[in-house]
Amino acid sequence: MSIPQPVKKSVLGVILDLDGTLLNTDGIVSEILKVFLVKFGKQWDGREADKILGKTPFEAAAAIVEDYGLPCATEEFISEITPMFSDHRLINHLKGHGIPMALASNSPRASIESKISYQQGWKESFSAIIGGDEVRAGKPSPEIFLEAANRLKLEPSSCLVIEDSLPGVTAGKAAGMEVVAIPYLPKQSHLYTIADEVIKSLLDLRPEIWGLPPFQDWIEGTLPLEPWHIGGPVIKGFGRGSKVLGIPTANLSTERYTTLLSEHPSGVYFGWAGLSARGVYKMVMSIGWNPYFNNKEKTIEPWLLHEFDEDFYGEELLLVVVGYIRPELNFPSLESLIEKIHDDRRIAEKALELPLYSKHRNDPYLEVSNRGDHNNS
Ligand code: ADP
Ligand code: RBF
Ligand code: MG
Repeated sequence: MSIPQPVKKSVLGVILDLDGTLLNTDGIVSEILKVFLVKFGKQWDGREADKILGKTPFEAAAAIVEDYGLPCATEEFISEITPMFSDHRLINHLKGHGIPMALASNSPRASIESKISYQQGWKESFSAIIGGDEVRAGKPSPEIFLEAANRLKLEPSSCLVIEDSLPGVTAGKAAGMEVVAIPYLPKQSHLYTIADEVIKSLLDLRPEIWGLPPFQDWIEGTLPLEPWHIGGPVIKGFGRGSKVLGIPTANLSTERYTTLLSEHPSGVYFGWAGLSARGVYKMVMSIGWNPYFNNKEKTIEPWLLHEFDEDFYGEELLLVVVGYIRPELNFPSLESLIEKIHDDRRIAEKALELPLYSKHRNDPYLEVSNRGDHNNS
């Protein structure tokens, strides 16, 4: 991840799409929400899932506040949870460096304003906000982006567009801008070839490629994350003999984590792993489709960085994920895949010694007393 990349083109401003790019608006029914309810001493029991489906975020939040009898107003609840679904990192970074930013979305202006009103400091961060109702034609027409450039007082060729949708990418290119695409469905990269760069998630954005200041939050090849928690019994994987390769992975069932998985991009993560009868260990894991093996399902595969003298199928495994290393990749050979996984291991092993990460070894989630009860709530 730290390989220097040549500057493709220097831009002066950034134009962002909202839904799907900056906001994960489908994510209201989510692991994050579950974690949040714990703050109020409540447990997510999944009964809201279908009630929430198809509702606006506001309606969904209102339903949750009412059903769980939360001691707060719907607005308060929304403003507490929405930052968890959004990408503040990019906004804060660009804003901190005085890079002009615009929001350009096909949604009506009022709807954009309402959504971002829950994100502290966002409205002031954008020099321009343009809704679909402020132009004659929305994306894929370039009009919305040309209007954004105009309001930023920049030439279209000096603007970088970040988009998740195909119409958005088309619009950006038609406007004569540089375009980074983040396809919202995996395995769709091939449809986005007109983009100047296709990345898997905002975690992989390299502003320096566009002549913008680099993110400063990478530490020793890792990106610190707000910790997230998953756990469950160790299940049988595909039996591809990864153990034989010296890389056993204690697979977790993805069933109860579908939303969490849709919110966290595929890739290599690391953190701490607890096994109730054994202890807490460093771990590095792959979440994703394993392109090398062309899997049809996403898997969660932590490799515990410890020598065990026996298997532990069926045992309860708890994970605190604290950082990100790289996107999931395809490899020309099994040897190169294995070599890369060993690089990941070295990076994780070393990084987990940093106080920033080592402190999470004491996460209460990993404590014996908590095991087996609320990890799957
Ligand atoms: P599978 O395809 O069933 O996941 P693997 O070859 O990946 O098989 O082996 C994983 C199993 O090996 C785990 O479920 C666990 O019981 C055992 N194991 C032994 N050592 C480790 C380790 N260091 N990390 C993860 N799993 C390990
Ligand atoms: N599989 C891939 O196809 N691409 C990857 O980039 C990739 N990275 C991995 C990183 C780590 C740390 C681990 C433990 C596994 C990774 N794998 C990757 C998954 C690997 O294909 C899988 O664990 C074994 O093949 C067993 O199913
Ligand atoms: Mg495995």
